[in-house]
Amino acid sequence: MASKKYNVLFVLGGPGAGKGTQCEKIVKEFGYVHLSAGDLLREERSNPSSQYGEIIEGHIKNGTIVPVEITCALLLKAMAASEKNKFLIDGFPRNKDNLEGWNRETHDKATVKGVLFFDCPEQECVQRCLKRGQTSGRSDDNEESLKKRISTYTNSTKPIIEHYRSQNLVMELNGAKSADEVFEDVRKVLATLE
Ligand code: UP5
Ligand code: MG
Repeated sequence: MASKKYNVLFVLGGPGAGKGTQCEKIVKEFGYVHLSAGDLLREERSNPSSQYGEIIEGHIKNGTIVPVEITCALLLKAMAASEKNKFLIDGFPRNKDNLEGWNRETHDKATVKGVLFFDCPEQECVQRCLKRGQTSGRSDDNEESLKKRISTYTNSTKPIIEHYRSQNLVMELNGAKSADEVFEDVRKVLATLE
């Protein structure tokens, strides 16, 4: 096993809370590699030679969570392919299965340095995703999928955030402000980690 462990910040928050937007800004200033679990799954789904395409699309449309074996393998592959070792893992872990699978697969490979949690009111999240849905082509940016995404977030992902909070790893940010204002706050909390 390589001696160098991956340093990881998880990035969590509801659908449309601004995880991807803030990660892009962080990458520019702080030298992390951004890995969006959702983007990796969408890419895998669209790969005609993947055996997981249908399973992944079923979960995405239903707002449910893809089995960790698939997601964690994609994340580890992307980390191994990178030359760097500071990663923002966006949108993962989303439930207990994800958390347990991650711990099982990476206990000797990665250290979780913290969790950036973008807290944003449900209505704001829904409005953002519906607006994006006018042009995004995402199969889950519609009212029906959004109800399910919100419910999965509330029932399955919030307990994971609480788990990390009990370990003092959560950095909570108000995601309802403008993207630039949120990033001002992000900058301050990340400076404490440098
Ligand atoms: N926007 C962003 N910030 C704003 C701000 N401050 N003010 C106003 N507007 C703002 O932003 C969403 C939209 O809002 C954009 O149009 C943006 O311009 C605007 P974005 O930064 O994309 O928010 P984000 O939190 O990344 O929203 P996203 O929709 O990507 O979140 P989800 O968590 O729902 O989606 P994700 O891609 O992570 O997952 C999709 C699905 O994949 C899941 O539902 C699940 O089925 C599956 N999945 C798994 O099964 N396992 C995983 O580990 C990950 C995903
Ligand atoms: Mg996203």
